[in-house]
Amino acid sequence: MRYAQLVMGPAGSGKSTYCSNLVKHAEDSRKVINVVNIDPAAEYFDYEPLADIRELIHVDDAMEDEDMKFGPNGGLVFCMEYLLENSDWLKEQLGEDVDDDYILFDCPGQIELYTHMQTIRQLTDLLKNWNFNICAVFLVDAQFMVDGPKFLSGTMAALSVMVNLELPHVNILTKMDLLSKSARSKLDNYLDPDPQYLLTDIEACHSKWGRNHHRLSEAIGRIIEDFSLVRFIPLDLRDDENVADVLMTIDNILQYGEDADVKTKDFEYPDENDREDSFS
Ligand SMILES: Nc1nc2c(ncn2[C@@H]2O[C@H](COP(=O)(O)OP(=O)(O)O)[C@@H](O)[C@H]2O)c(=O)[nH]1
Ligand SMILES: [Mg+2]
Repeated sequence: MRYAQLVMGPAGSGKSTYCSNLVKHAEDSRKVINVVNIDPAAEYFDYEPLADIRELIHVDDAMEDEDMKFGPNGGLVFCMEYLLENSDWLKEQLGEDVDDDYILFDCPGQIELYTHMQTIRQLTDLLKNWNFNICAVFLVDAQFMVDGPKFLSGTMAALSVMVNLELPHVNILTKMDLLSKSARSKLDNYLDPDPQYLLTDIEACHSKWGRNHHRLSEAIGRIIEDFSLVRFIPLDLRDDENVADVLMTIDNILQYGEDADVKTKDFEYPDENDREDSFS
């Protein structure tokens, strides 16, 4: 069996940083995790990719083509379709089917690829055929989740991805190191979802939406709570234990290292003094 995390999320949510940190974390515990970049518009990442879509096609190739004249979004979709048409290339880059192979796929930041388009779904079908167990990992920048309306909208985005891809799925709040203490404690109240708390907060924002759609917001909050539909795991990359917990959660879902003991642990914010200065 091979194992894959499909690392998705909006542009700038921290996908490439997450991948490179996981690689380093694995190295420290003498494991090998590889990363495949499938973002044809990637400008920077600091891991050594096992494969890089830009060697097959770069978004600029699609945009500079005189006949096609794509913009950035059309160009990206074209590149993803091109990747699927050239799946032999990807298969070759992924190499032999080695047991316990662990690969992160660093995906592009266009959210429509995950919420309603079929290309990523087709890619996951290919990976399944190539003997991969897959976990979808959806990253959201924690800074965009610290008030009621934003939390609700981030939750709905995550839910769209879950419904569209139909894969085992984990949602992660990235960049926890950037939140103030008060923002963190506010976020804590949402993480154990209480629709009433969320609703009070939405109303407190005095938005027209909050006033006009009180019952709709309440109903959405309640459905999410009642069906345990969407959960978010906070991630502070400076905290090794937090990274290990997130990885263990995903590994359990992937059934990776089945022999290892299953250990669950509530997230605890790291002590200020235990932190290193940098998250990377
Ligand atoms: N402080 C902080 N910055 C981060 C973190 N993760 C990513 N970033 C920064 O956010 C920006 C976008 O990150 P990147 O990984 O390229 O996002 P991507 O577009 O989703 O691949 C970069 O400037 C990163 O240095 C984090 O956990 N903490
Ligand atoms: Mg990236």
